[in-house]
Amino acid sequence: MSFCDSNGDGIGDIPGIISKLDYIKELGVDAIWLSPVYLSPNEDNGYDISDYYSINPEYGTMEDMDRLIAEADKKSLKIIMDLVINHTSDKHEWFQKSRQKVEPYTDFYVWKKGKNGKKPNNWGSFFGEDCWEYDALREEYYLHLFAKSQPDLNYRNENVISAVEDVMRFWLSRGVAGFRCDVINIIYKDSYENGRIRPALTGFEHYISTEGTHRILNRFNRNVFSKFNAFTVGETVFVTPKMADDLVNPERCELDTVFAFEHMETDCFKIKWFLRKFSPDRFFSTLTKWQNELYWNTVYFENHDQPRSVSRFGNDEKYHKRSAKALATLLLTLRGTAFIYEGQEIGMTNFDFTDITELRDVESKNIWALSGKLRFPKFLRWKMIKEKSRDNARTPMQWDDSGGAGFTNAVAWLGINSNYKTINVKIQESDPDSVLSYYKELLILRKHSGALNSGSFKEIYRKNAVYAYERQYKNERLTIIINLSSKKKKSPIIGKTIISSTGNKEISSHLAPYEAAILIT
Ligand code: TEU
Ligand code: CA
Repeated sequence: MSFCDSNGDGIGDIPGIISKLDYIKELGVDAIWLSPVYLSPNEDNGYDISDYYSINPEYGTMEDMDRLIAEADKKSLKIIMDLVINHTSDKHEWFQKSRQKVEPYTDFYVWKKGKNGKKPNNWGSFFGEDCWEYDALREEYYLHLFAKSQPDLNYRNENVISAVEDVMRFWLSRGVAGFRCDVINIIYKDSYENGRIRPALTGFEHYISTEGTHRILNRFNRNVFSKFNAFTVGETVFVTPKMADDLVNPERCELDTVFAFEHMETDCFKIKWFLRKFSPDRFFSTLTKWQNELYWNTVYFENHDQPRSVSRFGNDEKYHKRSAKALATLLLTLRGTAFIYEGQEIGMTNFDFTDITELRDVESKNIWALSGKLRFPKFLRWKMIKEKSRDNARTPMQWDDSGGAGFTNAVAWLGINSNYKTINVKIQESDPDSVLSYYKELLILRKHSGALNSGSFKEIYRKNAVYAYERQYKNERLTIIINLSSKKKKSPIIGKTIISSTGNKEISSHLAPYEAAILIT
């Protein structure tokens, strides 16, 4: 956890979050999504849960969690928990009992005999390893679509489904408002046949958004979500707008919203490691497609898995402030529920690590090893990791310019970006022209605007890194324009600005580099 360390062990924690609730409230958001805080050996940053009913002592206690929920509630902030149910940690009691065939856990996971001394099928894992691990005790292989310490649960087993429902009820009864459901569109595997060979993730056609998954989500909704009026956002990998629509269509009663990935694939060929140059036009056309095809979207440019947006889609040097503001304008004026990742609101940049040993992420370590084994050229391996490591966004929050960046007074669990002296909350809070102040202003505007909140979306221009669209609700119509490049561009529209990344009060014939604005036209 990288938000705030309250007890000087270098690790962010729940009391740390409580101490910053005023900051979060003043930013102007309505809810906080916590990455997993459950008991976990933390081999994948808490996404490997060993007990769904307790809090990781590194992060605090159950009392701290209750206090967080209560204190947040006093400020009308909701708490959304991460629900990681595709897999557990291999340290989870369910798995340990499953290995030993103790009932009712025998079939809690996906166990298979090998085929003629080989793995059960040819599928690949998300983290660049094989996805079958042999267990010498049970003398069978188990499936793990992520790290080998993350065995997949078996959703053909009724007992698994009801055990997970119990977990959800437990937390909703404690007062959390809902869940961000980790890789929720892959929980039910249609078959365990070999997959079509691909450069990565062979086998995925057997588990992406299957009918079985829809059935289970509908059941979760009827049995649990609807009973607690819970909000759900599913993290859904490789979804098309049609698949996403099937998950969020209110008539089907499954999820409220989903995180799609297609706009995050505009600087790669489908798989993040197959790099290609970021194309603003591809980014914009993907956004338009999703805005048009899905009746309600989530909008996000960052999270704990993605590099920092200002480094990736903007310019984190010469136009740091302006491009961070331009991206903020886009984020908060598209139609949908917007998510801001800690530090994005001050324009935090990618981690400036200079050696692979500075990284903690299991995925980065695996890919580094794999690309070495495959004899990728050194420069390419480094470029891949440098651009795409998840640790880019996991460095500690930069609160001030003191030793531990105000995050900790000890050595932080992951390196602090050396730009914390110039990019931090303290400086930006007292500067009306800062990225942080801009986020706050935009969030206020958004709160008071029907057009931004729920108005229609209409693209009006997209070419050469310039994008413009209209949002309209009743007789309120706003036009948003953005130049996502470091070049001056001819503007397709003119008008007075309500807010702009450059501070310009008017857009006339041209757009400055990274100029973005909301206009009344
Ligand atoms: O991520 C799922 C997911 O698809 C990622 O593995 C994604 O492909 C990867 O991060 C790209 O680098 C979720 C969580 O957000 C992630 O942190 C977990 O590691 C993963 O599930 C396993 O639980
Ligand atoms: Ca701590």
